[in-house]
Amino acid sequence: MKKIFAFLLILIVQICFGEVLFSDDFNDGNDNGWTHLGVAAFQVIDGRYFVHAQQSRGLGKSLNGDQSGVMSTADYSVLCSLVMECGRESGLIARYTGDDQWYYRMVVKPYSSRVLLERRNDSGPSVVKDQCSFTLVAGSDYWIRLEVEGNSIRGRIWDGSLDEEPENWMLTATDALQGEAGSFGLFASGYGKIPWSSIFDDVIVSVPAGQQLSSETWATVKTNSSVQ
Ligand SMILES: [Ca+2]
Repeated sequence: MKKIFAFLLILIVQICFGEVLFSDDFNDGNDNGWTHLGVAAFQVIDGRYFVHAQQSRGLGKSLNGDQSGVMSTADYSVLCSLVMECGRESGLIARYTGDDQWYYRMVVKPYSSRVLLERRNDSGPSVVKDQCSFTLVAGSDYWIRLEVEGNSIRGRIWDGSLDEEPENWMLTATDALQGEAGSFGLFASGYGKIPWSSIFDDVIVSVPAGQQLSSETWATVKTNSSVQ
C-alpha cells in the first residue's frame, strides 16, 4: 500500500510540477546517500526520516543531490512532508556548498509563529530575506516547499493533502550571493533541555514549475500535436 501511495505521489508531482530530479520516501528503511552534519541523530523509523536529539542543543542537517549528493542544476524545487513534534526550528536547505559559504533556507519557527527565508552562513549570522506569520501545530502534518531559480528564492508551507498546495508563494526573495547548485537538504534544531524531534518524508526535488511550462511541457505538447 505504501509503495502504491509513493508511486501515486510521484505521479501527481510529475503532472503538477514536471520532471522529478530526486526522490526518497524512506520506505526502504534507510537514508543511504544522505550526508549528516551537526548534533542530531538521523534515523529512518517506519518509513519516515527522524532528525532528533535527547539532550543536545544545536542543529542537525542532512544533505543530498541527484548527482553523488550534489544537484545537477542550480534551479530546483524541494518538497517534503514535515511533522515537528518538538523543537526550536526546522525546514529545508538549498544550494549548500559548505558551512563557510552562503546557502538558502526556509525556516519554520513554531515558538515565534513565523516562517522565514534566509541566506545563511553557518560561521556567521543569518540574513532574513523574507518572513511571514504562520502558526504550526506540533505533531501535525504539513507540506513544505523551497524553490531556487536564478536569483529568486521562494517558499510555502501548508497542511492538508499534496494537491491542496496553494498557488501563491508565502515567501519570496531575490538574492545573487549563491548561484551554485550545491546540495539540497533538510534540518531541525532544538534547545536541548528537552528532547527535540522533526519527522520528514516523501522528499521530492523537481524542476521549477515555471520552467516546465515555459519550455519542455509546451515543446512536448506542440511536438505531439503536430505529429498527430
Ligand atoms: Ca515514507
